[in-house]
Amino acid sequence: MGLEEEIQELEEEIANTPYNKSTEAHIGRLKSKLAEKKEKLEQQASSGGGGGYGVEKHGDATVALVGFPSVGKSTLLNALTNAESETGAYEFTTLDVYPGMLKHKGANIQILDVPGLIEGAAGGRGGGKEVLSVVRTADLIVFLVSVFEIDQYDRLRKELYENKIRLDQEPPWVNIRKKGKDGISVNTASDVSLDEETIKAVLREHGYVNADVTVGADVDIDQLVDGVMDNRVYLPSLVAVNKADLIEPDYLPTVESELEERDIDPDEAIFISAEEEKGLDSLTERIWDELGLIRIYMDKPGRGVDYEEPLILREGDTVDDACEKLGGSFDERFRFARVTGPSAKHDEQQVGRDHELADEDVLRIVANR
Ligand SMILES: Nc1nc2c(ncn2[C@@H]2O[C@H](COP(=O)(O)OP(=O)(O)O)[C@@H](O)[C@H]2O)c(=O)[nH]1
Ligand SMILES: [Mg+2]
Repeated sequence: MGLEEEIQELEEEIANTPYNKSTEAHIGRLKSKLAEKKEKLEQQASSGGGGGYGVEKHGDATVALVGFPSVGKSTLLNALTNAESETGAYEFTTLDVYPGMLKHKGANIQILDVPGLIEGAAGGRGGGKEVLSVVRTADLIVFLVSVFEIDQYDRLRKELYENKIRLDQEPPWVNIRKKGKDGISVNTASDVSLDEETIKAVLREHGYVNADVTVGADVDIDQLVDGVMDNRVYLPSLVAVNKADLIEPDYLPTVESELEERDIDPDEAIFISAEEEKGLDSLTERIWDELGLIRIYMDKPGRGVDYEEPLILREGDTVDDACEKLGGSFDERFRFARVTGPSAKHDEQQVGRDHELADEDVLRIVANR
């Protein structure tokens, strides 16, 4: 039996096994087997294949624009960025990866228009694999759907899931330490509902014989497998609904209920018209928020505060991260920093390397010469 048949059989068995406490460990084993076999199939498929797209990461963050052909990706990219992406009123105009740079609040946000994801892309057909490998490197996914085809969202999400991209969720808290003997021992937080037996079964199926495993928060079997496999990427996502110019106001409730069916809060979705350049400011603002970028205005000796080209960092970054992004040459010479702004208790607060910065702080680094 070939790998693909084995995968199919496992999928069928999983689908036909009712989930309850007595079948939980069995399902855990099946799902683990399935994940391992898919991994193997993928390795077979990719060996000998071309080396991927080699889209370089530029700018302060990267956003992947994901949508079916003709939803308006190229139009949107052109409207948001300096890119010159080809557009056309027919399918499959976009054959490659088109990068553009969106400049916002002094940050350079790279937006990638990736070719239309079609069903089966995650299975390696239609060049989808390369597309998905580019998407995996992004910091944020923007789903673009048209007002008339909200249902495409399901298929897009599925493609990403199949390619080990997990959206809008934290990585599962699963920690595994191999050891020399004594089998597998399981440590779980009080709210973990999976049985110890299930967790052990899953680990064994992934080849662990002796290990201490800690599950720190409630997870389901799929998340447990994700945690053990350790090659999933976790990304935030946004939904932009394009071609809003084409609907009459009385059609809006229909679109909204289609969004709700898919657990998308209509107030969270961003309605735009790429063609008429409407709603693009809201979209840009949401992209900015989701990326969690912050602006740091550097106070440079003798030159004053640079409000034009802020240093772009991420929420949670510290003075140390700022030094690193500035070139890291402060190592020995760094003495302290002075911060004025949202993160400071008072103007010109003297802080150390581990001080956490905030959006629109003014930062001066005091270093030995
Ligand atoms: N009415 C309308 N048409 C749009 C909008 N955005 C894109 N289009 C049209 O839809 C077609 C496909 O757009 P394109 O950007 O090439 O889609 P892509 O295949 O996703 O890159 C083109 O004819 C665009 O002019 C929009 O917001 N409103
Ligand atoms: Mg296009």
